[in-house]
Amino acid sequence: MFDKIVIANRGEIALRVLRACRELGVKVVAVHSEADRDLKHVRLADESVCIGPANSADSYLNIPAIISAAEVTDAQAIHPGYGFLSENADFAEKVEQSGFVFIGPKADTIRMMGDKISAKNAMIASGIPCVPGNNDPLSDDAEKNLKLAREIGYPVIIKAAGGGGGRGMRTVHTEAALINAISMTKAEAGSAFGNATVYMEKFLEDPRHIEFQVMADSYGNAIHLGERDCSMQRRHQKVVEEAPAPFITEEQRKFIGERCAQACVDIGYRGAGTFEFLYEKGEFFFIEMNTRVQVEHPVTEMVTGFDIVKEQLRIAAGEKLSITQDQVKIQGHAIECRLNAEDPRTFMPCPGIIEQFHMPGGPGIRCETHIYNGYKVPPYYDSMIGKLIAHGETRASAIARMNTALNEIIIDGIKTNIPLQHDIMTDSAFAAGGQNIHYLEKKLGIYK
Ligand code: MV4
Repeated sequence: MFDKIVIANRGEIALRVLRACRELGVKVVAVHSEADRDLKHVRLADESVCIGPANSADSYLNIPAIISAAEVTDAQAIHPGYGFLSENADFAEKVEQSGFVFIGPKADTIRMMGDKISAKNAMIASGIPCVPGNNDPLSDDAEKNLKLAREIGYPVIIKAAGGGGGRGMRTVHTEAALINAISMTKAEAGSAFGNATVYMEKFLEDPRHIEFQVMADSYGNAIHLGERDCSMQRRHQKVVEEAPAPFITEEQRKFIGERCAQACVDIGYRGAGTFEFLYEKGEFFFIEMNTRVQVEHPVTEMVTGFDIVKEQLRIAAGEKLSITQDQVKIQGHAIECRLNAEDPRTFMPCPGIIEQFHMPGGPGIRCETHIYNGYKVPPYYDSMIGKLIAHGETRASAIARMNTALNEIIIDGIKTNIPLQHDIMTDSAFAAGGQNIHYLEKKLGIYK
């Protein structure tokens, strides 16, 4: 195992990685911006290095500053968390070229999955079901594109190869709108991602978002840890996640999960990863792969009893997977509510001082947060200040426990989305389970 690693992130995930390091006896170097000196994990770390001003571009995205911090502290590896540089292939490459271990997949794998067309083609080659589409860059030939859309059938969606996570896409409902939509998406993709390549897919109107968690080691072993349902979202920001996904059968889980694990073997995947699917009318369609640990990893940890972050560290240190597929058992149900420092009605970020914080507890409750009494939520970063996770024997008991925890938790001094989470946890359609990706926006009345 490593002696010392750098955590190249902030907030709750930096604290989560620090906790895994503590369990494994790994020393921690916290790198932080000028605005983040008071972060909980910075205070708990063995060493800390200020890597630049508050602005992320100058600190958490500052590759030379992060690598220098690893050098001066004599660390061996860098954990990127999620967001920031976690899916930046150039960062992973520079980390390894500088003699450190990147705690994640190889740079080439990140690059392949970052290009959504090459990702899709790799998955097709591995037998993963994908959304019908052309799976190649669209040409500038209008006749060809019209023919392609006719074959796929309207509505279609034009997506940027360099996009993902909801950025750089456009839905097309009629033939009359196609050619203009392609050129608009291309132009936007060119300026947003420096890559004007776009592709076409059948647009699924009412899917659920279901993703499979995988872990692979460097010796050709891979497992899946089942799936999560992340359909409760607003403007591509997940609000509630759960595991297992309601109404997904053991047979479906085994069928898709085993294909995901096999795909990891086929592409030489390493570390934790997520296969994102759209699920509609009983069918799974792959859309993207995430090559990082995700915000919602705790729901999988709660139903499997498996520590994903500790396993990331072990795999990066050259160990084999610590369990086999037959040791993975899904037990009960887990739900995660993201806690954001925002106005529950306008969704405007609400930074400020935490005047009072009471952590909820009780059976099956897990609270992942870096906030504490007197902590000042800075205005420079994502508004997520923590996550509340409830586990129960059944989905109904997980919801009941979440409701109890939402009643118990106190976060005073700033506005939070706790009232919204309360509304969702007491919503009868949510209680029924299996709502699609549009449900929350419709409930909130912002659905176009
Ligand atoms: C789609 C789709 C419908 N059909 N692709 C949005 C995020 C990005 N990961 C892919 N996204 C979508 N791709 C096809 N062919 C609908 C979405 C989508 C969506 C997907 C997952 C979760 C929330 C979403 C919200 C709006 C649109």
